[in-house]
Amino acid sequence: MSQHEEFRAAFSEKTQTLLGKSLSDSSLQDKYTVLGALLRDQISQLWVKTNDEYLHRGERQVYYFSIEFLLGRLLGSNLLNMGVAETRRQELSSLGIDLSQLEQQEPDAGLGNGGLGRLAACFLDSAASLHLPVHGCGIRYKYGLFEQKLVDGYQTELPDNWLKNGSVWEMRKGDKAVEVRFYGQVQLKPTDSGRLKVEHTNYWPVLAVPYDVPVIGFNNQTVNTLRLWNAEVMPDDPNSFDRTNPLKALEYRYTVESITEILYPDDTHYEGRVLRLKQQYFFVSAGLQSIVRRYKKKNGSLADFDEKIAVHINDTHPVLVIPELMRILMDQEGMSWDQAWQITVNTVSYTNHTILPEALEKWPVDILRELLPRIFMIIEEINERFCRELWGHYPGEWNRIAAMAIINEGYVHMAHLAVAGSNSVNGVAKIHTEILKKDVMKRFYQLYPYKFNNKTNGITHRRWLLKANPGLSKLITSAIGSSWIHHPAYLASLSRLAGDVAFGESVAAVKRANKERLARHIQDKYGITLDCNAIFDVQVKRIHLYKRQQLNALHILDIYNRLRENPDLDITPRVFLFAGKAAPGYYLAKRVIKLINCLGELINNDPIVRDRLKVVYLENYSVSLGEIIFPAADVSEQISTASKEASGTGNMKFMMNGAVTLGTMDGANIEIREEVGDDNIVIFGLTAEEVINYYQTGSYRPREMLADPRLRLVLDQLCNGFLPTPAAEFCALHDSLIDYDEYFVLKDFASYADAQTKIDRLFADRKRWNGMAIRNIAQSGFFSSDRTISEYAIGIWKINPVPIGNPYWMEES
Ligand code: HBZ
Repeated sequence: MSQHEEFRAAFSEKTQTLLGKSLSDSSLQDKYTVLGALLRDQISQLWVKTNDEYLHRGERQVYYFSIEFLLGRLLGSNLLNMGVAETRRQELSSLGIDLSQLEQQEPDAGLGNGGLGRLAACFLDSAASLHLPVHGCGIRYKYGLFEQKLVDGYQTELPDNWLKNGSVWEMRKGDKAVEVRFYGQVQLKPTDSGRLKVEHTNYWPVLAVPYDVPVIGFNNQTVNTLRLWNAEVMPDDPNSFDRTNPLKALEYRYTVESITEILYPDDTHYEGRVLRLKQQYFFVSAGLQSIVRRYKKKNGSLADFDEKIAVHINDTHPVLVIPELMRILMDQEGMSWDQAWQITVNTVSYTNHTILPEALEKWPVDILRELLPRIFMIIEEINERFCRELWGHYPGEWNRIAAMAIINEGYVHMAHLAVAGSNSVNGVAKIHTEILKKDVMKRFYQLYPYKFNNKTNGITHRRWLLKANPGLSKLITSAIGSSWIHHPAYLASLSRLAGDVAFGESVAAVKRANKERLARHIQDKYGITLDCNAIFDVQVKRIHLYKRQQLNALHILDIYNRLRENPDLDITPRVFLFAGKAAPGYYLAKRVIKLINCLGELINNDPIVRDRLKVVYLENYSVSLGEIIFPAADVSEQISTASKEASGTGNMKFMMNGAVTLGTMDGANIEIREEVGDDNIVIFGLTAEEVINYYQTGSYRPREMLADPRLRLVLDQLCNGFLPTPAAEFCALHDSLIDYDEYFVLKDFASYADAQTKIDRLFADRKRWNGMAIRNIAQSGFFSSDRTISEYAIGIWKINPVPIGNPYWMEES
């Protein structure tokens, strides 16, 4: 049988055995499922092999704990990493099936809000691709991030029932379930040996069942594991089955299952509900128990646990790892406090993702004590010992000690617990780490300077370039060979082509094709026709005041005003594209969405601006939508108030696809500038130092900015009936800008407008612009998460690669 015939037979047989259907009877959804199942069978063999290898080699393993993993679709990236994407495409095509249509059947796994969750997904991809034994641990939310629908320009939220057809990528491991205990009473009872025994009674048991998702390395036979936990009732719990009161049993089941029902849709604002704390402890306890169980099975005792295991916490959401590990080591393994503490600190490392005060988690003591009585006792003891340590360093400095304490004024400060109980604390871009050290965590840095380090974020170039932009990938390979695929730093050799007019035109042609693809999507979905000669100027990310979509919007209104005043104004046509979700309860962010949609309505229907200006808001931003947006962008809007965006990662996705950054000196924009040089990026606005200085001195007066007539006009237009919406709609937004302008929108307006004029001129010089695009692509290798993960592996985790099988194995080259 030829390879194609073999595939046809296997595909048709799988359709029958899995779905009880004939191939001719199967829907697109069926075909997607069958293709996924065939691939999963192939993956499973490598998965078992990888696990065997890890077990026998006994190398140190890392567990990356994150309350979010924003995976997106997996079929395409799994085919790519298994090295069979092209082969399958052809085989399917011989059956009359279009692979890309099947890919679109897959719902995104949207188990995350934004940057933090997507970073976790990129890290897993890079770790597996570098042969590193790094596994994910998280929650199997039944509902991912809400689906955004725009109704009359307003955001509405619909549930994201991503599991309604099941998932081909997960494997339920019922035999690996563990019990997690909430509430109840804890007593310390003396035993004959003189030690205290911990008795936890009347607790509420919840069964944690793991669903494992394979994480496939790129062409390297490594398959790591992402373990997502699902909450279920304990089968033998009397509450779960009460013949005399079935309703009570039902209610009980609902209460238990609600723990993993839904992802909280807040980013950068911590959620203080008890259910959130239950989620946190649930996956932390389940994850640690399963790690410990496996470790003990192989090693007997936990005495050298920290030599073989590293646990990384992605922000403070999993910080209960620290007291939970203490609990296991002391209460179950009988270790002393000092021994347990040493092991715990050596095991845990922590990443901070934000300095926004409203995002820093703190839990009321009463809630923690009631929900997790034993964990709370341990946190109290950690706090007491930590404060004593502080007293030793700073005797009499009560204010300092209070400011650093883990428990203070009735709250447990999770970031303080994370720093005290870990061996490494890292920020996610240079400037962010510096702000942590000099400002937000200054005192902790003084105490533990050796713990602090920077790990600038990265993105997987496999999904964000190779998969999302096949046209550009082929062009790069034809110019410099394919070694960049394994070593993205080699992209740098494209630099020598930055002045090559013909290559510049080829890059532009790829960009043009990608813009046309996006324009078709927009035409089909929104009925808006775009001019692909226009600059595609894109801002896609969560909607937040600090990210300043409102600055972009005010500036669009300003261009519109100038065009109306002078219809012959010499500007390059622009398409302003937006996408992003606002937290459902974030009033002003939702008004910004409405404002942008109002601008679209006004501008897109005005014959005076003709094709020179368009504004489009793309609904329901997601990983898979991002994959068609990034390759089509000319300009990348990264315009946060300096000091506020810890790093940003969208900025890297744009750059890697040849867009030019228009940005502030914030987050990783600063390192992008370092890489590409001042000529290949457009920077504007206040610096972080200036912003922080304004905050400290309170000397910023937004009203003074109204001296600028252009700015005054657009602000007036927000609430004078100029926009096609009731006049009161944007008053709150207007007032917040004039009265406080917490994010310096008015202050940066003129400088932003100048920067946009500069973009206009640069784009008009085609050769120059193409050169800038090439330099951006060439320098993007640094922002591959392969680089970031190597730095974590060497600098924090101290792990080595564990090659599986023949390291040069490749099915398709
Ligand atoms: O993490 C983001 C930062 O804002 C961004 O600058 C950075 O690049 C990225 C990766 O390091 N932070 C988040 O995405 N944060 C959250 O999504 C979040 C989610 C739940 C919370 C708090 C924050 O309770």
